[in-house]
Amino acid sequence: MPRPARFTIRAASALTGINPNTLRAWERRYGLVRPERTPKGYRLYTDDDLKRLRLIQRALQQGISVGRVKDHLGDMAAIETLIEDTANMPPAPARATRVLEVSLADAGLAGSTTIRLPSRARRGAAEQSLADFSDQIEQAALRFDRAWLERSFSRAVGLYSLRHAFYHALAPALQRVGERYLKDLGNVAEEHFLTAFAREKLIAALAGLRPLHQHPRVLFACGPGEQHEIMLMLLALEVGLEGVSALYLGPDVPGEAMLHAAQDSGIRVIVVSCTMRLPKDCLLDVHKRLSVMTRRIRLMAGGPAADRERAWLEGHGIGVLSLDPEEAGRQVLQAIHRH
Ligand code: B12
Repeated sequence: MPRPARFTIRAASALTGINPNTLRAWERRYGLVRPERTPKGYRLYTDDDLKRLRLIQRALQQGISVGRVKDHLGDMAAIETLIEDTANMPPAPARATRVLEVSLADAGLAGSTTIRLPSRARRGAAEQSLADFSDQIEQAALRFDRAWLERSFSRAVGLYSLRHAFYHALAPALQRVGERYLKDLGNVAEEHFLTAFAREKLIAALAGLRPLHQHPRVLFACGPGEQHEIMLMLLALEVGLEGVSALYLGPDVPGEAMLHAAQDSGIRVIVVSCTMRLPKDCLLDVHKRLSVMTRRIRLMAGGPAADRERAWLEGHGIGVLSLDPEEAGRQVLQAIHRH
């Protein structure tokens, strides 16, 4: 049985959207989650710890007090019930908070009167859908509002997961911001701003993973000339969450560099991301040179361009990854274990 993955506090924070200081405070003050410690005292969170943290966060966002959460700590199902019960409670009577001064002249009377309007109901964070978060992220990017971007994304991560926040909130927002630029409604600056934010979040998550092996097993690279790397980073994260160590080379990598990096390491699979076009000559050359190596290394290509050229790739014995990131992650893991 493989040892389950462990996450540093940085990765746990990236994966749950909970600030590292808050994680430490919850542990110190309330003992809500007590991660394992390395011999040097660094915290290591398990998958179960992360599940528990997300649940606690949902409970707090629903307005349940830390004290009540603490009372139910041993029983995750009880916390779920508590959250459901609170969500199903009838809303508290609206408080009149907006006071308007209305002239009575239209009614033929002198003077004015005050009326009280119920405050507009604020939707709780727990009710917000990923589409709502996606809108907020888009708006924040269009205003270059870093604080709001951070807040919307962290909340989406906290309520759903890093994976869902990326695939269903940030990626669609990025797509829309990109489309605005193409339609001359926006500027490429907003697209770069949001991409830089996405990269930053993914780098933090990748850096915080604690792989199970010392040597990397998968090499991730964008093909020559290819700049689109967000999906490749997400794939590296998918695999990293399963405890597999990755060597991430980023955009625009020549075939020679891929071979050089894979040669004397524990690499078993090379994943090449091809969004715009398929670098056929490069892939053929890498594939040919891998096939004469004593250690077998599998070459796999993924992304829209690879998907369009599926028949060509398969005809040359090069693996093709699904466009669905979770499925692609599973395919990479299978390829590692088969080798
Ligand atoms: C961000 C972005 C950029 C950034 C990239 C920065 C970076 N560090 O990654 C910058 C500004 C650099 C850029 C540049 C360009 N871009 Co651009 N870009 C985008 C944008 C807005 C988002 C892409 C993204 O990261 N999405 C997030 C990921 C998670 O989602 P996704 O791309 O939809 O991917 C999904 C699947 O396709 C699949 N997938 C994608 N890649 C991979 C890889 C693997 C391995 C696997 C398994 C799956 C997979 O998985 C995802 C989930 O389903 C898209 C718009 C769009 N509609 O997608 C255009 C887009 C990809 N860009 C495009 C173009 C044309 C360009 C430029 C030529 C623009 C220009 N005139 O300069 C340059 C080319 C750069 C180059 N040589 O590669 C086109 C591509 C058209 C095409 N298919 O040929 C798009 C689609 C915009 C458009 N509608 O025309 N871009």
